[in-house]
Amino acid sequence: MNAIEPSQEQAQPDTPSDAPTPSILPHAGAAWTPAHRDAIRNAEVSLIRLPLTVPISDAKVLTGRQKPLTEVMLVFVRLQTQTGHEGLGFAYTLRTGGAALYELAREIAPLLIGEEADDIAGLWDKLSWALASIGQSGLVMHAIAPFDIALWDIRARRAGLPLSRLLGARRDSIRVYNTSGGYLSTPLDQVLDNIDASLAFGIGGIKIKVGQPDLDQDLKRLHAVKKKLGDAVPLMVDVNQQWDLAAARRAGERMAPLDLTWIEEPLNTYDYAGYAELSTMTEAPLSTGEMLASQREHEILLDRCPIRILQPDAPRIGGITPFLKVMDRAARQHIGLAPHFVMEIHVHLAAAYPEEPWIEHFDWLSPLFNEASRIEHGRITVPDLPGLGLSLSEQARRWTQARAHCP
Ligand code: SMN
Ligand code: MG
Repeated sequence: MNAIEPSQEQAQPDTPSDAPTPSILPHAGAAWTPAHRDAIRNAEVSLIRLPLTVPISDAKVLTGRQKPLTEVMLVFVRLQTQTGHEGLGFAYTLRTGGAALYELAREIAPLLIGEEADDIAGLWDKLSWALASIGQSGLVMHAIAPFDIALWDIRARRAGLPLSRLLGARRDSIRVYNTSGGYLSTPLDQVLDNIDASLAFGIGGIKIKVGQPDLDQDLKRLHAVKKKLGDAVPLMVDVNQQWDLAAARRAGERMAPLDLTWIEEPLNTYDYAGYAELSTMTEAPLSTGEMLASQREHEILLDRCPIRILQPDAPRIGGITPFLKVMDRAARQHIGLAPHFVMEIHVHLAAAYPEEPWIEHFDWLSPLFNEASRIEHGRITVPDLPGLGLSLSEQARRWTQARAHCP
């Protein structure tokens, strides 16, 4: 049989098909057609060092495995098309890898020049194959992400729509919780003051870092926080992968009276079997996913473990294209969604999720952008500017360490 002709069998309407089930997200099927031809004319790649006002520590520092976090390194990509459309995207690293990410992004930038800007899926494949000899996860996905995000920004701007609307937003605001006030390097009194400030600012949930070598110390802080919050404000904890199964089970039992909204990353991110077992032992929902570094890794997690809340990070998994596939898969399993960090991007993506998601509030990146986020009554407003609705500030330019133009 000629391979390109549909077979009789395929033409039978009643024959069960192997074709993937149609996506439940409205964006699926939006494809480039040649009528849109608008080639990418140039790319700018820049490396920005964003200093934190005070060094911060989570459990990885208290267990001696990592140094305190003092800065965020970001790689921004700005793309411009022949007809003058522009898009902005970025990825980030913490502690190590910023310079390597910048070099990798610079190396692949020329591959986009002259290509059709609206062929986002095709360009994602092109970049991924160009990097495939060094892997299909991790730094490779970080390097693809800023380009992919910039291409989605262009597509939405071209349509004159906020990205959220292009993706089929189901809401114009999203529940928002704060993390940055509850680090382990912050004394308890200050954590309690930070909570007051967060709630006054309009934040709707509070996440506290735990996972100290002494569980009693975690519980002492948590009970003080719970006392302040009462039952009305959702409380989450984040272990940053520092328990083993036995420790997680013990801690889960002792934290049960606190009615936690979730326990985040209790185990190593790749301990899928551990997560599956732990989820049968703990009352509180488990969440994880921030450290997974590809769409595939998320699929393996969801295949092996009925996690209750998924926390994908678009800049870590190769951008918006794979993030939408992860979201689609999670939605089919009715898993909760709480994307990790970078609220500036995730607010657009979470807006399209069928079930009510959470957005993680961090003000760290705010100085980089001219546009401010709006938070009130426990929710963050989905921006209504075209595209991502972001432009780089003067401060971002001052913090720029390196910049390359292509061509
Ligand atoms: C976290 C880690 C690194 C950067 C931002 C946030 C953290 C979280 O694990 O989930 O908030
Ligand atoms: Mg976390």
